[in-house]
Amino acid sequence: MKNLQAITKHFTTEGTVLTAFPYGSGHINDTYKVETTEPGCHNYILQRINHKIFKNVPGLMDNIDRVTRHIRMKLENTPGADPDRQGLTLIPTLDNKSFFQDPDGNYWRMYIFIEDNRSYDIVDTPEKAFEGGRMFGKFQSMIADLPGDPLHETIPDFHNIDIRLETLRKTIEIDPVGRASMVTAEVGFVWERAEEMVTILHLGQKGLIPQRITHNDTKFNNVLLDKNDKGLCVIDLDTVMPGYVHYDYGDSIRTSTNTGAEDDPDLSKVELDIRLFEAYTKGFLQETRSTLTPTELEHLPLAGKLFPYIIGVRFLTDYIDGDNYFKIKHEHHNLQRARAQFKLLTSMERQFGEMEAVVKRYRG
Ligand code: ADP
Ligand code: GN1
Ligand code: MG
Repeated sequence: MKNLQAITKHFTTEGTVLTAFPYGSGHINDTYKVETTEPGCHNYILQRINHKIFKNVPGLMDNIDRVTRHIRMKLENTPGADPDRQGLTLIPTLDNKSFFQDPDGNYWRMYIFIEDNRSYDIVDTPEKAFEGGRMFGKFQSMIADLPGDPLHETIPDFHNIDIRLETLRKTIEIDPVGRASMVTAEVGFVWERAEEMVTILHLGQKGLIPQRITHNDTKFNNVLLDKNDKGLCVIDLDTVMPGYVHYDYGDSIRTSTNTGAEDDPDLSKVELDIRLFEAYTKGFLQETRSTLTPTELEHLPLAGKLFPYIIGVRFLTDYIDGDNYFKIKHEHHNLQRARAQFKLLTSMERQFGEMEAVVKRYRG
């Protein structure tokens, strides 16, 4: 707490810091809520950026600075909008930088804390799923005209499934902690589907679908809803960079349509709820439909299947590797996560015809 308080002193915050405590359920950064005493002053989010994973933090912060300013400019020109709540606001350091580096080499940033928000790890109503779809769709259209150079690629080849599969293969070969023989069923599940799952990447590589600016981490808890469960703000901008529309649509389908938890130990709870799929798709396409090409639209249902697959592959790889990437809460957590993702994919495979029919209905 004392340390955290010392870190906040490097930023141009208003008010007196009362407390700072761990906050949220992200798997990557260390996030704290900072509360101030004065009623009129903002509270803040303080984050230690995971620089083992994000190797170019100045580049990443340059992306976030540009994207948040662009969105603020749009909100300021929208009658009735509230730029401090509908967009993330970075708090500059005393020397007017977007991040502070401490003597140990850790990188820190601060945002205004968006009050009265709701964030959900599991979505339970079509209304919430619709709001998530609308918000991520709108986010993509708001940043489509970002001026200037292309954004930095904060994690190179982040959703490149060819490379993710190659990393899995190599990790099995090295088998650093002797776990490979325990997961042969899961590994077999992965190879059986590999050919289908490279489709979107290969269409992109051939130039048959366009590169856009995408969020790339559209987990449902990365959109904040307000106290009436209406869309408020898209957060977690570390991976905003060039990508395909399928990456944003797919990762949020993975997290907004699952009736169980991302890491549910009870696989019978993990199913795709087609009503949630329909609502999310309706919201997302309402905001993006007019800009998407026929080939992009045609491959949206496959994007739904791609994300439990690709994230499942990453959880499985991390398990075999000895848990070096995702934060874990117990010994076999990454395996439990991978199994839940593969169960979700199986449920999607069973309902794929219905998923295609839904996309057809809303693509116009
Ligand atoms: P991670 O990359 O580790 O997921 P996030 O940026 O998503 O980190 O932050 C973790 C959690 O902190 C979010 O899920 C959300 O609950 C909360 N959070 C992040 N930024 C804000 C903000 N500006 N206002 C309110 N809550 C926030
Ligand atoms: C991580 O940062 P967070 O917790 O929102 C990960 C995503 C995964 C997700 C799985 C930079 O997201 O790619 O889909 O965990 N982010 C990064 O829950 O690797
Ligand atoms: Mg997050």
